[in-house]
Amino acid sequence: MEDEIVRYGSFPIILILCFSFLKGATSEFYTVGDEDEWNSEVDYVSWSQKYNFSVGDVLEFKYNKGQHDAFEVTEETYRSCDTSSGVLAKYETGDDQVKLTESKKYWFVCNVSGHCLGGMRFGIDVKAGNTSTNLEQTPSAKSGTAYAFERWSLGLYVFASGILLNLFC
Ligand SMILES: *[C@@H]1O[C@H](CO)[C@@H](O)[C@H](O)[C@H]1NC(C)=O
Ligand SMILES: *[C@@H]1O[C@H](CO)[C@@H](O)[C@H](O)[C@H]1NC(C)=O
Ligand SMILES: *[C@@H]1O[C@H](CO)[C@@H](O)[C@H](O)[C@H]1NC(C)=O
Ligand SMILES: [Cu+2]
Repeated sequence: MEDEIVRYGSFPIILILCFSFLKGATSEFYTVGDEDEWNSEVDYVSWSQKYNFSVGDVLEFKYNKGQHDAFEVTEETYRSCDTSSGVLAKYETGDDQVKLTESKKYWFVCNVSGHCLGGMRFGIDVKAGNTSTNLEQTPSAKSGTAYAFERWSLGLYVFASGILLNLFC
């Protein structure tokens, strides 16, 4: 009896895990600089070229508050490092999560004296990207086989979830 409650009680958790997994597949989360985070002595241009960014992705700037900051600027300001104009947004909490909401070029600099010229700047080209998995998109345009395959994989998915349930619960 208690066993069953535990078993079925965990099903929503598995569902939540599945949905967050699906969501994760379309919306990526990037820590700027990876393990180096947002600091001096890091080449952010090469960091920015490691990934392809899409609308919906999130950049996280992590640094010691007060030692750095992160400004979104225009391309001109990115190139000159002169933030007397061309500042689009300012982030300075030390843990700034910047959601990339538009398909455009984003430019970021650190406004602490000398840091921008020292390398704390980068630009990224954010692509429109696909906002959801193909499962929900235009099912009418799909051939019968593709549709059957999706139904089949959904069945497999449910089946696999069942196995997971039995394994972990
Ligand atoms: C980014 O996209 C380009 C062109 O579509 C591709 O060649 C490259 O492998 C991708 N890079 C990553 C890290 O996904
Ligand atoms: C950016 O840095 C400069 C020079 O350190 C400073 O004078 C200016 O107030 C800063 N800009 C903002 C918007 O905080
Ligand atoms: C979105 O997905 C479609 C179909 O899979 C593909 O043709 C298109 O290039 C994708 N668009 C982007 C911006 O990745
Ligand atoms: Cu800095």
